[in-house]
Amino acid sequence: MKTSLLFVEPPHNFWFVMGEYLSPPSTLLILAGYIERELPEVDIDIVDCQADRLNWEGLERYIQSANPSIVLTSGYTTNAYAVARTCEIAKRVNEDIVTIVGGIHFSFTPDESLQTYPEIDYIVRGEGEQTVVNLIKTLQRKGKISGIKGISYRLNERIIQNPSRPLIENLDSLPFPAYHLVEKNLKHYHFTMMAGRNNRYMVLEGARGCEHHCSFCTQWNHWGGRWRTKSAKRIADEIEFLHNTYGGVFLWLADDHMRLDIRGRQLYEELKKRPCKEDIMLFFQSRTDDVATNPDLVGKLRQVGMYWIMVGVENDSEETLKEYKKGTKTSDAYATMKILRDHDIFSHAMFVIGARRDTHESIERLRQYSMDLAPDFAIYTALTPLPGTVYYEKAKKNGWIEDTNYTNYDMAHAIMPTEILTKKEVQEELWRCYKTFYGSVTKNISGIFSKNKLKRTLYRHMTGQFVLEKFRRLI
Ligand code: B12
Ligand code: SF4
Repeated sequence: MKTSLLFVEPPHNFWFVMGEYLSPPSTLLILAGYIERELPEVDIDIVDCQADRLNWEGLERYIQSANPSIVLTSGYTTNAYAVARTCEIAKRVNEDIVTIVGGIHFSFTPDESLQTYPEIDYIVRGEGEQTVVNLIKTLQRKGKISGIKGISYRLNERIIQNPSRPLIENLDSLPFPAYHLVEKNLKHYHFTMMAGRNNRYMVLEGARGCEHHCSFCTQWNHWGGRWRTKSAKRIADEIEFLHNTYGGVFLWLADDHMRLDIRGRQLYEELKKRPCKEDIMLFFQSRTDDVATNPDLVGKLRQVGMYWIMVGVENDSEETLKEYKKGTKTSDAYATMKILRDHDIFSHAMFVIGARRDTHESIERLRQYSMDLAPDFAIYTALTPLPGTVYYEKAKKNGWIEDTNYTNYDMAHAIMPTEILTKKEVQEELWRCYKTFYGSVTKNISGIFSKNKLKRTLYRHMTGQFVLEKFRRLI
């Protein structure tokens, strides 16, 4: 019988902090593109429950009518239950459907997840492409599962962890993401606050991983503590392809770490040759030390469409930055804000509250620091013990975790107390951060009527979507 795969982007919550958006299921598209190339005889379908507005009953009907041999799905920690529920539904429809899951959360919790969710057959740990192809081929020929690197599964009530698979050395060898499989939904993908309702939003990957080791972050650990990049030419080709073929305008680079120092110049040289540079809006994530030490490259990349940069400022206290193993300094954050302002790039700063030593006073200092830095957009998050982080191990060992409901691991919910503050007080402080930054009537009015279009959109969003009120309700 022909193998048919159904990739499922399950129904899940939206992140209210960033307002109204609909994201393409980027991970699934990247995996599907690879499988399509390696196993052309296999049928591949993707159902995106967000774009198709399918609830759980709708998904069940979809799986019934598609009747796939394998269901594959993915989600990070906050969506872990949605992934498990998808597998449960697949098994209810037909217990012969094989269920495969992957991604950061499941890579770090194979024992726990296989024990808790009998409906998951296989977990693909770490980098997915080669492992999933190997697994599908082995299932097709009913071969030996024990020889497949990078998977975890159940065998006679035991949980087996096969050895890990080495990483792909040349990321240029990966195909483009399979956006053609969600072509009917392309017109729906958007990010209102960041690019307006009518600009097509797409995600692409330029690099994987990070060579830093921040204690609250899963990414370096997930990708083996290494940073690998595609070549600048390949990244520019992918940008051009998404723009010219599908009309992608707002392009979010999934890279955790931009590394201007290594590829800033080449990216500029490549993109300046491409006509699409006039039309695209690129979003990158960076470290403050990377921006601070490469001001000239930031200016150059602005000329080829880089219009929004998110940086992890995290904290005002050098001590806390050390505790987080961040490796940046507060002076880097001041330099970054100035460079972004000077080059007319929208500055988006991330802050973390809830470190063990945090008190009302230290969080107040962080608030004042963030006001002082004055980024265009500030997001405050609560320190979250995500499985796979150094912080998680420490917090678990010390009994700091008060909320074990993964749905709340979205960084908007407080999960742990500090030495002084209760969990509820951390939640209150988080709301106060937003209130300080976005709660001033005069600042809001000037934001709403700002000459800068991005700023106008942002302030309309923060007031119109009642973000402050939503944070207050979490207390
Ligand atoms: C784009 C993006 C978004 C988009 C939406 C993404 C989407 N398509 O739905 C937006 C902006 C909306 C978003 C929102 C949020 N995000 Co986000 N996001 C990303 C980002 C930058 C890229 C995702 C991506 O496309 N990655 C590329 C793919 C290829 O990598 P991958 O998913 O790991 O997949 C590989 C393997 O893991 C494996 N694999 C993964 N799944 C599967 C499944 C199968 C079946 C198999 C075989 C293999 C496999 O194979 C893949 C290829 O090798 C990532 C960072 C990152 N680099 O991943 C953060 C990231 C996933 N987000 C994160 C978070 C926390 C959030 C939010 C909670 C907000 C926040 N506080 O930042 C919300 C939650 C929204 C929600 N409720 O779903 C965290 C998750 C941390 C964690 N461990 O849970 C990340 C890792 C950022 C970070 N640095 O910490 N996000
Ligand atoms: S937070 Fe950023 S710099 Fe730190 S390890 Fe994660 S990706 Fe790297």
